[in-house]
Amino acid sequence: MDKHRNSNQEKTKKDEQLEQFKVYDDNQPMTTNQGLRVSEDEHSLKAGARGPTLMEDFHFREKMTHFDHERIPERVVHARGFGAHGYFQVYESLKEYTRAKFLQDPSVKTPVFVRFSTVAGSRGSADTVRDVRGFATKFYTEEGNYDLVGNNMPVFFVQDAMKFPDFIHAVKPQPHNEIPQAQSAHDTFWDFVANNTESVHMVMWAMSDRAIPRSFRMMEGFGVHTFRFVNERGEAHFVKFHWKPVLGIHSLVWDEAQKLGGKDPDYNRRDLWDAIEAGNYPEFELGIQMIKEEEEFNFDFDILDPTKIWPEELIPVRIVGKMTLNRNTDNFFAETEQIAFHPGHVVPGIDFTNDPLLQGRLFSYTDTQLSRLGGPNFHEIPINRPIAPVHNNQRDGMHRMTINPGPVSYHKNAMANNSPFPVPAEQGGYEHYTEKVEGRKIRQRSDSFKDHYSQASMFWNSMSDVEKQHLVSAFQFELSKVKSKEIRQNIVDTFANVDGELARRISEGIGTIPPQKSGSASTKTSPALSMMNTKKSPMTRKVAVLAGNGYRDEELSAVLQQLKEAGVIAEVVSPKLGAITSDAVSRLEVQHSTLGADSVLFDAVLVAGGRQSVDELKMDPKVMDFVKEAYQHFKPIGALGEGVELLPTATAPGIVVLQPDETMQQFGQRLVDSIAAHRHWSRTF
Ligand code: HDE
Repeated sequence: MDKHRNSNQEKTKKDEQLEQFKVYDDNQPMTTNQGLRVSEDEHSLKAGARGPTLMEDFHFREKMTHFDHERIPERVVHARGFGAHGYFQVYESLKEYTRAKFLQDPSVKTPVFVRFSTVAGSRGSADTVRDVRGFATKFYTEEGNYDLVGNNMPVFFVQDAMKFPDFIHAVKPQPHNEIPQAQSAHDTFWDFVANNTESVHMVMWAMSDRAIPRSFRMMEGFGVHTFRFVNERGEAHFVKFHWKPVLGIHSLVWDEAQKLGGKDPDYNRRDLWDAIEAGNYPEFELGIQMIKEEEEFNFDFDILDPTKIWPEELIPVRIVGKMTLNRNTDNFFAETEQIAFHPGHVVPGIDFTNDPLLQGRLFSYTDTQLSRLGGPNFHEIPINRPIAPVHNNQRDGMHRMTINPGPVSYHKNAMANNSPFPVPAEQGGYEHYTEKVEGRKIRQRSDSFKDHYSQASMFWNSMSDVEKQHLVSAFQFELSKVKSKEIRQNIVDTFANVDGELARRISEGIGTIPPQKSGSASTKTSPALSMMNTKKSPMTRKVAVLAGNGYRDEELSAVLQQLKEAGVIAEVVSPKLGAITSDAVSRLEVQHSTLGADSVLFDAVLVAGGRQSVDELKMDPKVMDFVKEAYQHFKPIGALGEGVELLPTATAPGIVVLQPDETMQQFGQRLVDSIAAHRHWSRTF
């Protein structure tokens, strides 16, 4: 039995498997790694109390040696990540399209482990940097592990895996001085983009608000590549995978993201951890887009090109199942750090295409684990073990844990009745899709991959005015850090191929000549690309309740109750920690003092009423900054009674002030609606 956490939850097969490896130290005598009980653990063995330490001290040597080797190489990309356990369930059988069993039975709960990540930063970098987010899911299916190793953006920077090391070298800190950390705002990244225009579409996504998600729980996931579904009759469909967050897609604003880098570098991981601990389990629906084999060439883009999306209006996303994350890790290193994903971990019914980026990934992921996890047996690490049985003739190697008895370790054999033996597809054997291929050996890119601008332009055309402004500001921020004027100019000229207005607006303020070119590479739009069209929900939003002693209890209690019912999390912020007393007998525990809390840590603010409370808050200069900053970040702000005095204005979008003629119920509802809207962009300063 798991003694520590979530023990009332239904255990998956994966949970049971992991349980066997857990060691609980509660109420146990301390031992060495050899099981020898130790009598003392604070002093090394010395020749006299002031004398030298002795070689004989095996306990000291063991403890220190283990410590010296605690770190393993961080991932070469996606080094900073955070993971959680959960399960996936399909809504209806997809048997018609795929033989994958976990996509056929709605009653089956497939255990999953998800790791979210940033790409460029080191393990200790901040969560809220402008970057792509990794969204990697391992499904522990009865037929073996299936890994959907995706990102929160549906396209990629390069079209051929051959270019991946170059791209990553350009975006990572510059090699001569290892600056800057976790930022694309530097010369080499933008030099790469200007000289490798296949990146242009992805750069549009990376400069958009998608690159600064409010929460891992509020971002989409994409498999990026085109994969294949294959059914029992051997018939195939091209397929793209999507994860759609049930809470909708929401982002931070750039100023907030930068401040959070200092105020709470763990902002996104803390958010995920807290949500799961509180029972607010993150949910993502699985969506699929499918194209019939015979329709492969019906589009004005190549469906194998990973720098292209399949517009949702053209090829609808069908929602087929849901993933729920309901358990935090027991040990970050054992689970999140040691998990090894690989796009080549597939199950029967899921197959590949010739996307040259995907093909290269199929090599890279196993290869990289050899140095990161120290040898070929990383599949035996508990988090990586499938729940399906493993039988083959692979033997030995660093850190081998399995004990394979007997003399036979080869196929075919008679000594062990030819076991283990391969099985045909009907018995679950993986058979590759028999795609016909022919061609000359050639180092070349298909001509059908050459349009680098149309979909970048479609992305721009699909943005709302606010999103367009954020995009332009992001370009300007990044380019203002680029020292070479030539690179800045090259970028302006390159993006003029996407859209003349975009390039002209970027050019303003970065010391470049405005582009000659006007017009757009495409007039198309895809409404699904705009985050403005996403779901709006107050659920799990965090509200800072600013209150001091003498707050008016009757009003505040009523609103807090209503917020709770709407799934909003309210936390009291006051000049000092401890408890505050109301105008009646009640008290409130203060969760944050203004010394440690800032408005960037909250989604919204509510100022309590009460003369004494408001006067007390006014004495604290941090309180005024708190409300002002929330206002500047377009956040919902509510005020009760005298609380209105702390607001920069009482009448602006998203500001909810208790009116004399309204009931508390009406006020509460207006506040909840304002919180659900997430940000109030039409606010002016
Ligand atoms: Fe990765 N990528 N990648 N990548 N990737 C890795 O594998 C690579 C690409 C993605 O949480 C590495 O185990 C190549 C696209 C995620 O552990 C490495 C290419 C997409 C993660 C690697 C790509 C991704 C990785 C580093 C170009 C979205 C983190 C550590 C052909 C579909 C997984 C590791 C985790 C990690 C190689 C491009 C997603 C080096 C060669 C496109 C989410 O193997």
